[in-house]
Amino acid sequence: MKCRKCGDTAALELRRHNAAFCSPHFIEFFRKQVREAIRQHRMVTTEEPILVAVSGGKDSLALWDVLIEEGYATAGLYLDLGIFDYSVESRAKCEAFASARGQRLIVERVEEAMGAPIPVVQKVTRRPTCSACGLSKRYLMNRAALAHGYAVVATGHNLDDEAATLFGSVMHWQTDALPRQSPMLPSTHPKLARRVKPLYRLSERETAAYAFLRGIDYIVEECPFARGATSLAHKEVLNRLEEASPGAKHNFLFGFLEKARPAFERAEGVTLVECASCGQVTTGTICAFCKLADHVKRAAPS
Ligand code: Q46
Ligand code: ZN
Ligand code: ZN
Repeated sequence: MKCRKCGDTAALELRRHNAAFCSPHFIEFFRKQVREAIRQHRMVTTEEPILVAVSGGKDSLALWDVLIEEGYATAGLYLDLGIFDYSVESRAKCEAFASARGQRLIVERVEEAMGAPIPVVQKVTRRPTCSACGLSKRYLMNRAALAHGYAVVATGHNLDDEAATLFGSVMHWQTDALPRQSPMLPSTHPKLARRVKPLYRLSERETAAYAFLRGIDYIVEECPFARGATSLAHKEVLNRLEEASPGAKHNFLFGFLEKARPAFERAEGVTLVECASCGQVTTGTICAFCKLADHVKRAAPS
């Protein structure tokens, strides 16, 4: 197999693009996809500093690497979920990455904000772990962006993640979730940061290859709570489709974004107000994070 660009031996074949690339040209291809995502959805301007949410995994560190290389001013945000060794190791990967590149890493601890780490939150509430965790992450990301003066937060969601989320929402016809499925969620309130996903055009395999070729040291283990999550089953189904028909995931996600998503957008926007307890945006009086934190404090007094 030869590189499409230079004819050298290819390092990676991309079946859905019907192409193969050598290492330097794959890196170039990868960055071009990120540039294209940013341009098409007007994710950030070149002057805007970006807060990059990093988990220590391949996707978020690959994203941070590209944004630094593309010349953006960035800082990393690591959310310490308090999930046993997984959190200790993933934080160490983020710290090593940041210090090797002279970047700032902001760390927020769920335990400090919520009163307990995620495994305890799971025990005292009846919520599925990932739902309480996801809620906490979204809340802390926005809070950190506001506190440190960032108008935009970037996350490492890739094509596989986005296609799997879409598949899950469609399987259950969660019509409320469909309009929020987007590579760019604009700010709809002065206290709400814009959220962007510059890797949404790139597959998990491609982000892994990029991280490997760039010598990024990332945590390979998944969060222990990810096992058995339905999102993994959805990814498996999509992987089988992709195997049989390269480009299936891309067509599913991009077809939705281009043709179907507008149909689910509600004419009357949701009115956001400030939470009476913490001042962050919410649709009710007290935000979901404060309610959960209150529940945790009552159930597990320290
Ligand atoms: S960190 Fe949190 Fe994930 Fe672990 S508990 Fe679930 S949501 S799986 S990306
Ligand atoms: Zn080449
Ligand atoms: Zn609140």
